[in-house]
Amino acid sequence: TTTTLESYQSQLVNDSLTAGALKFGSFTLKSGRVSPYFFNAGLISTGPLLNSLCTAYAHTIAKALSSPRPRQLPKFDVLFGPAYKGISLAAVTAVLLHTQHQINVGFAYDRKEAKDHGEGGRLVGVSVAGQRVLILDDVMTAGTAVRGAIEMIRQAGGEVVGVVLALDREEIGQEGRSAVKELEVELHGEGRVMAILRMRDLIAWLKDKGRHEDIERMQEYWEQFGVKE
Ligand code: OMP
Repeated sequence: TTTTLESYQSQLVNDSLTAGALKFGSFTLKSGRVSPYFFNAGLISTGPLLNSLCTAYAHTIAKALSSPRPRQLPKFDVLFGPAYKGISLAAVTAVLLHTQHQINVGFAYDRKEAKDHGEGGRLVGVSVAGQRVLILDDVMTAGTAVRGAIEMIRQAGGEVVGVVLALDREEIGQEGRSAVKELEVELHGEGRVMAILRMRDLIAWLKDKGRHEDIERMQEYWEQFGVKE
């Protein structure tokens, strides 16, 4: 797997390392897997950092929408950011889609605690009922978090047409196949799970910097949990 990084991708890797949002070391994941790297989107938390991450999301979405391939990302009505980290990222990206790409969509998110007074319900923002929804999330490993968001939107009558991630870790999912492939079956089309960065991009970046020990550990992890398709 060789790949060259676009400038907005290497910019994001550099910014994330500086902010401490991307770390190489040893980390236990939600899935229990022990990973040689971790991306914490919660540390993308200054104006300039949010601007560069969300510019990259907006760019990825605009590129996917203009792709001529059939069954790629169709037009959508609502950008949905799952709580908590997805909320601010989706809000900023909705603004940038408008100002940088003339793509005008609604914005919605969920609250983690159900509310029984006031407006009630778990979803906030524009209604997703009868709407085509694009989910924006930070990281996908086995796909559990994203599946939770899909379930919530479907229960509210929305149709999930795609998912855009900051980082696709390119790992095996819940059924032992690629987490991305499993989701794309769910979403009725190839190319519907998009990411600014994939694990292979991080390996390419490390190769470029000659960080041999990190590369070795990344490749070992890939052998264990990476997609082999
Ligand atoms: P899955 O639900 O297994 O796809 O894991 C994705 C979630 O794990 C993300 O939404 C994060 O909450 C968390 N996570 C990270 O934030 N960064 C990582 O590098 C890895 C994980 C993780 O635990 O897998």
